[in-house]
Amino acid sequence: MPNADQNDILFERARAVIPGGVNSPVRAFKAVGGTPRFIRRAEGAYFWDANDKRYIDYIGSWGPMILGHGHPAVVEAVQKAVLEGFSYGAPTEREIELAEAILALVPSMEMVRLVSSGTEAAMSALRLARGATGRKHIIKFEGCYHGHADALLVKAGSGLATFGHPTSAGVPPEVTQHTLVLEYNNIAQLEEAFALHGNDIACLMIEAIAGNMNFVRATPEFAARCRALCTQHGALLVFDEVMTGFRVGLHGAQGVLGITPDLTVLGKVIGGGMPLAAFGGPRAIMEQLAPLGPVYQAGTLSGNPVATACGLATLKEIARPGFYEALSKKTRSLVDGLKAAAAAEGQPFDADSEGGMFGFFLMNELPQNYAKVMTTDNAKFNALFHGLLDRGVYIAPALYEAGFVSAAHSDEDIAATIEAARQIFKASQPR
Ligand code: KE4
Repeated sequence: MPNADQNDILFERARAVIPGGVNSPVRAFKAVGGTPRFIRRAEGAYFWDANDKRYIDYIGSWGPMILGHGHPAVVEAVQKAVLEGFSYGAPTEREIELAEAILALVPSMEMVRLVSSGTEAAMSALRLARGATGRKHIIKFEGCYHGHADALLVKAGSGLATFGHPTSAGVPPEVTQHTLVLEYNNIAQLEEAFALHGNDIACLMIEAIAGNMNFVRATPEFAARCRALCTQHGALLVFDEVMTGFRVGLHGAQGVLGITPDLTVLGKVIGGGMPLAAFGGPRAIMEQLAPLGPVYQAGTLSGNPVATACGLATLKEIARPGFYEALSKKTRSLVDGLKAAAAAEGQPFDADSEGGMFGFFLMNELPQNYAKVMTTDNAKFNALFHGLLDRGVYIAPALYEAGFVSAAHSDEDIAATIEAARQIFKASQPR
């Protein structure tokens, strides 16, 4: 069938052997409907689907591809590394180099442990916080995602006195009974939670610029209270910077906010697209980890020599002078252009960006918490998503996800994206 849609064919084949046809749920387009695009290849700011249709890519593998796809220096580093071996299960100099590079860029870290995914890094940081403090309770926020470790798949309880309930089948309530889920940017609730449980709290884990409810900033006051209350009660402040680390700026969200967390979780950009993540903090805490201390954590492919080559080459490029100024300017031009296009067509719309990360809302305000984000008109978002996809612009297939611009996106790509959005805003004018 010459004109058959290859994505449909592949999706049907995939669903026969992989649950939902995907290896990570958001890729299935369940939130927006339609057929996921099976990507054949990527280059620079673009990738091509199974029908060989080109898209301007604003996913960037959900953050890692900050340089764009196939940056020559990164490709060269990976090609060289694979010829030396794929994995040894033994220490390498390159792991030291990457650790040193990360510590040089994240002053709140004195030591770092490399792992293979953000989930693994956040889960391990949580275990370390509990081990280092000898406490059980943790605080997280509705709308923040820290990977799929059991204790973090939790929705808010019925009040501050009650702890969270699992958001996933297969997570026993015993596992989430120590997780308190609070409303993001709600200082009163934060104060109350610490007043009630302060001395039993091992850590507060937060995305200080939240990219899992689209794009919501912690207000400076809220972030400062998180820091102060953790210090006051001996709880550890854990910044989950898997998405924001090296994405919103060279020093991450902690650099933007000027807040020093006790532990930082990293991922995505530090692997440059390969499976690599990390968590780190002060020596006194990190030395609680095996093999030195009592907190166990391990991984067959941790510090993988090919992934570390990819990560090092990526960090080298983003550390170049002017990299973030140029990237921030480009991302801001996208956001400002979308806002102007929506305003010109009388469409409620607001947007924000920091560094190479952006988000937008189909409302004339920037929501401050998850409940507000989720008041978005799903049908309107889906129409925008598919309208852009049809026009060769691929944004996140879910309204609660952020977007990402790379150094490879050109001014022409940004202009084409704004024009595509303008056409959709115009077409969705109330008749
Ligand atoms: P991974 O285990 O997916 O590498 O990282 C989990 C994680 C931890 N912390 C934050 C702040 C994250 O954003 C993530 C993963 N982000 C999602 C996108 N919202 C990854 C995409 C997916 O789940 O397929």
